[in-house]
Amino acid sequence: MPPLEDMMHAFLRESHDEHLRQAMQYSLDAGGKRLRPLLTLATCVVLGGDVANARPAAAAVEFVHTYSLIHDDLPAMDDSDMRRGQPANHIKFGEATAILAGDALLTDAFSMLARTPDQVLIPDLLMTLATAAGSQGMVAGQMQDIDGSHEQLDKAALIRLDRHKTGALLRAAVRNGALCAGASLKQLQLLDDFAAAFGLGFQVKDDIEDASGTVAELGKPVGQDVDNAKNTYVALYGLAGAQNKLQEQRQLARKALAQLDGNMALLEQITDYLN
Ligand code: GRG
Repeated sequence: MPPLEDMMHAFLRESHDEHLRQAMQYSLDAGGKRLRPLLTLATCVVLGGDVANARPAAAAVEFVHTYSLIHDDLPAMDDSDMRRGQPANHIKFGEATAILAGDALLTDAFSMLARTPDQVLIPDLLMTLATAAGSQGMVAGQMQDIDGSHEQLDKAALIRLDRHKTGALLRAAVRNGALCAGASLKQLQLLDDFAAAFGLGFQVKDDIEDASGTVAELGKPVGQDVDNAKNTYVALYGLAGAQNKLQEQRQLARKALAQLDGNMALLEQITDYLN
């Protein structure tokens, strides 16, 4: 098993409750792409940092992401029965256990981060992830999504929503990788430009796939956005417009990378996800 997976599983084994551990592991092992940890590790590597320091940050951001998906699927949120091609956590384990599994993943993420080998890095890493996950980040975005679901948002409001809901965690993944490599202020800024463009492109791609993909491709029901009258880029820009927006964000991400010194091939390859 690769070291990142080892680290996450070893942490889960420390749980004082086997039922809870199983529910956490079920969603963690459900076949996610590990995009956020990949961004953390790749950012650290391209800047020449020590990956040993970035591993806890990579695992932590995946824990937060997994929690968010478990809670997002709950009946009180998006009410989705399927995730990553399998029954959602609350379908498999029941609602109470799913809530607790999410709570535990979120909280444990910070314990894991606090075990970063270079202790000097820990406060900034904690602050980055906490800010991205909480009321200034992902949870704010989820609130904007719920509140906005009763009205048609304009383009600016949709971008604001997605910057919080999806973009904040992706940006934190990149920033923490950069912090682990001792990035300069200039590098942090350019990498944040990269991550912001990547994050927006990522959400546009998700909207396009929901509108035009298949269940087999996505591992979850399709057309949910239309069914739930969701505010999406496809609804606002049309399919062709959303595709243009996606390419625009991909180019912006590439442009930011091109301004950084050194070999950015690893991050460029991740940008290809937006194709
Ligand atoms: C419940 C506080 C709380 C927040 C939920 C992120 C989120 C906020 C909800 C997810 C809703 C959603 C489907 C957003 C679209 C973008 C997205 C985050 C897709 C899933 O991310 P991937 O594709 O997932 O990286 P995998 O399964 O590969 O890990």
